[in-house]
Amino acid sequence: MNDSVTNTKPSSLPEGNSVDVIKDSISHHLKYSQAKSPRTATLMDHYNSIAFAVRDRLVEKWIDTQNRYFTKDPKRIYYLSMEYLVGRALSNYLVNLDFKKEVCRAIEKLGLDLENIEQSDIEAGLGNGGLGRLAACFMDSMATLGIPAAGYGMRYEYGIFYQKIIDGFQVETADNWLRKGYPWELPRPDYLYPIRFYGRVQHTSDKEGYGICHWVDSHDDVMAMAYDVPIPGYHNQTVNNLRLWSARSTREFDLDSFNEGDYVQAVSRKHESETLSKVLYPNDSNMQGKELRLKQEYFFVSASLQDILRRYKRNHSTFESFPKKVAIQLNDTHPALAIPELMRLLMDREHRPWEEAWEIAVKTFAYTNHTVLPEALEKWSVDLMQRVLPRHLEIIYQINQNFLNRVQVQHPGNNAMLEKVSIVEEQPVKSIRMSNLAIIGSHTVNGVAALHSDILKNRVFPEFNKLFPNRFTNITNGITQRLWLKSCNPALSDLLNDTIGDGWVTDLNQMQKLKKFADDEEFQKRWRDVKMSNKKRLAGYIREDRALRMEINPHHLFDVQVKRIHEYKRQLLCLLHAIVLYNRFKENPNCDHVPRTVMFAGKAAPGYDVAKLIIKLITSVADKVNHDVQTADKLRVVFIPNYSVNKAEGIIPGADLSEQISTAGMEASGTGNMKLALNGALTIGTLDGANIEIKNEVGDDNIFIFGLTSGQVDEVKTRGYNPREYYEKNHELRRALDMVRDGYFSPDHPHLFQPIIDSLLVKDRFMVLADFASYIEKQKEVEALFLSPKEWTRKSILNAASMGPFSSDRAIRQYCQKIWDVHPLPK
Ligand code: 26Q
Repeated sequence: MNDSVTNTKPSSLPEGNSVDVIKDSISHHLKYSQAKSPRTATLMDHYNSIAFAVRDRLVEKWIDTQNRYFTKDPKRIYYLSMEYLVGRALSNYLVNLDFKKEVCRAIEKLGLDLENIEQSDIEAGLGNGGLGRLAACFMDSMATLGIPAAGYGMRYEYGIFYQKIIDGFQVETADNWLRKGYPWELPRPDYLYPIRFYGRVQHTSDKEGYGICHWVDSHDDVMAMAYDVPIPGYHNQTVNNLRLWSARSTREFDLDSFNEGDYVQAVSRKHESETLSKVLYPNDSNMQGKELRLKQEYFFVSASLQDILRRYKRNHSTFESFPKKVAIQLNDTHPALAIPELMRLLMDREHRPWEEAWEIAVKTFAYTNHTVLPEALEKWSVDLMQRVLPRHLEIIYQINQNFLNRVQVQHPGNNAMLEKVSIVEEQPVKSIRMSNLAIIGSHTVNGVAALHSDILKNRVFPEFNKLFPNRFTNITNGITQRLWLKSCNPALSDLLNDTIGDGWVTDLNQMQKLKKFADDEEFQKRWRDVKMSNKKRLAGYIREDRALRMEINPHHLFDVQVKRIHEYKRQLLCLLHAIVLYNRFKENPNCDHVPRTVMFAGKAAPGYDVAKLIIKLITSVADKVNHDVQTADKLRVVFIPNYSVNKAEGIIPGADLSEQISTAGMEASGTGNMKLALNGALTIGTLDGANIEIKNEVGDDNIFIFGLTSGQVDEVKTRGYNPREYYEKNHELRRALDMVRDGYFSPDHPHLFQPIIDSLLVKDRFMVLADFASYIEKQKEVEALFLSPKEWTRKSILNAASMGPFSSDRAIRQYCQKIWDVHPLPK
C-alpha cells in the first residue's frame, strides 16, 4: 500500500493562495472544522481555523513529495531521535511556505490580528535542550535541501516540564501541550505496530537444522500508533515527514481483560499500558537506569524499524540492497537498541542468517555522540535488560562475542583493550554500554564539533579508534537561519535584505558580503538601531512577563547566559562576576561603570539538586542587587523563567554578550553560541566545543576568549586541582564566595548555599575557580569595548558575517556526503 498522506482536502475547498481564497478557507474551517460562527469563536478557534487553512496548503506538496519518494525510490535517510524541540509551529510554517503576506492579509481582512493569534500558537517542547533542537534544525535543513528524509520520534503527551519560579526556587509543572489539540499532526490509526516486552527466548531448529528463535510469553505488550507532522522546506516543493509514536493498548489486551470479567480493572489496565509515551524524561546529562525509559527507547526503536522495513519491502523482495536504500542516523545512544532490533527482525522474522543481518546493520547505521561526560553515557544493567528485552540481550551478547574474538586475533593478550571495548561492563554492576554497542554496530561515528570529535578519538574511545581507524569523523553542529535569524529577528533580516539581498536565507555564506560594511558608519548606525529595537522588544517581554514585571534599561550591556542549568556550563562563574560588579559598584559609586543587565534562563533537571540551588542563588542575588537603590540603575540580574524555543527567539536577538563559559573539554558543541553570534552578540567563552571554530571564523580580535584549554584542564587535574589556592589568592573572589557562604543573599537561611560553596571549594570537577581571574579580566575588556560603540558594532557585524559555516544546511550537506550517501531529490 502507498504510504503517502491519505487525508484529502474536502473537494469544496477552493485551491490557491490568494488572499481571498485563504480568507475563505479560514472561514470554511471555522464553520466546518470548529463548528463555530465568528460570534462564538474563541481565539483558539480562530487559531485552529488558520492552522487548518495553512495545513491544507501543505498537504498537496506533502502527498506529492511522498509519492515522488515512492516512485523514484531514492536512498532515504531516517533520523532517529528521542527528542525534537520544534517550538512554535504556525510562524515556522508561514515563513517556509512563502505566503506569509497573504495569510497576514487574510487574517486582517477577517478582523483578526496575527500577533494575537500567534499568542495561541502551541509550542511542542518534545526535548530537553541542544540535542532535541539540533534534530529540529536538521529536519528544517533536510527539507530545504530537498533530501529524501524522514524523522522518527516520540509523541510525548507531556513535553519538557513547565518551569515556575516560586520564592526563587524552580518548581516543575506538567506541560500538557496537547490539551487543546494540535492541529499540525495527523493521526494515522492504520500505521500501528505491536511492541513486545518481557518473556523469554525459545530456541528450536527448522527442518534443515537451522536454529530459530522464538520470543515467547511476552506481556504488557503495547501498540505503537503513528502521528505525522509535516516538515516543509523553505520556499520549495518538498514536505518531509516527522513520524511520532504514541502508545496504544493492544486489542488482545481488551479481549483478555473482558474475559476476566472485571470491567473497571480492565479499562484501568488498558490505560496503564498507554503510559509508555506519556512523559519526556527531563534529564539531559545524567542517566538513571529507569525501566520505563528503557521501554520507551525500545518502543520507539521497534516501531520505527518495523515501519522502515515495511516501506522497504513494498519496493524490494530481498534485503540485498537495504543499505543502498536506507541510511539510519542514531541521535546519541538513545535509539541504539535499533541495532539489535534490526538484527532480530532480519533473523527471526525475515529468516536471514546472522552474517547477512550483521553486514546490513553496520552498513545502515551511523551514530552521533553528543557528550563525553561519563555520567551521561548510557548504561543499562544486564538484569534489567534480561527481564525487559531477553532476545535483544542475547543478540547483544552475540555481537559482543564476535567482536571480542576479532579483537583478540588482532591484539592477542591485550586484556586492557578487551575490557575497554567490551559492550559488557562487569563492575560495579554488570551492564550494557550503549556507546560501545553503537560504535560497533555503526559504519561511522561522529562528534559534533572539532574538539569534541578529537576528544572522542583520543581520550574517550582511543581503543575503538585504533580498531576502526576510519570510523570516527567530525561534523560540527549547525543551526537553521530560517528560524534563528529570519523568523526571530525580522528587523535584522530586513536590514540584511536591503544590504546584501535575501540569498543568505538559503546560503548563509552570503553573510560574508556584510564584511565590507563593517566600517561603514551609516550601516553601523542601522545595525545599532536594529539591536536597540531588539533590546527594547526584550525589555518589553521582561516588563510584561507576569512572573517578572521588571523594568530594565535597554542602554545597559545585555549579558546573556541561556541554556540548561548545569555545573559544567558554569552559570556560577557568570553569577560570581555579577557579585564582583555589585561590590565594585557599591564601593566606588561614582566611578564610570558600564551599566549591565545579566540575564539567565534555563531549566534544571528536577532531580539535580545543585543545579536547582544554582537557580535559587541566581534569583537571590537578583533580589538583592535589583532592590539596592545604590546600584539598581547600573546593575540588574534577571532570571527569565521557563526557557523554551519561543523564549530563546525573544531573548537572542536582544543580546549584546553571549556567555559560552563551560569548562574546556566538557561542552560537546553548543549551538546557542552560534545563534547568539548570528544575531550580532559578541562571545565571551572558553576554548570549548564549537567556540573554537567560531573563534577561527570571526578571528581572535572579535571574540573574548579566556581560561584553561582542555589540555591544561587535564594537566591541572593530573597535578591535583586545589580550589582553595585560588580562593586565598584572589580577594574579589574570596569576598564574593564569603557573601554567598555567610547568607548575604539568604539572610533568613544563612547556610542555604553551603552545598554550592562545597561544590566550588571542596572538590570541583568543573574547576570554576581556576578560570575565575582570567574571566574577570576578560570582562574588563568587554566593558572597555562597550564604551566604544563603533568598535563594538564593527565586531558585532563581523561576527554575524562570519556565521556561514554554522548553518545546519552545511552540516546536513556534510552528513549526506560523509555519512549517508543520500542525494537531494528536488521536484
Ligand atoms: C539519557 C538517558 C535517560 C534519560 C535521558 C537521557 C538524555 C536525554 C537528553 C541524555 C542526554 C540528553 C541531551 C543531551 C544534549 O542535549 N546534549 C547537547 O547536544 C548538543 C547538540 O549536539 C550539543 O551542542 C551540546 O553541547 C550537548 O550538551
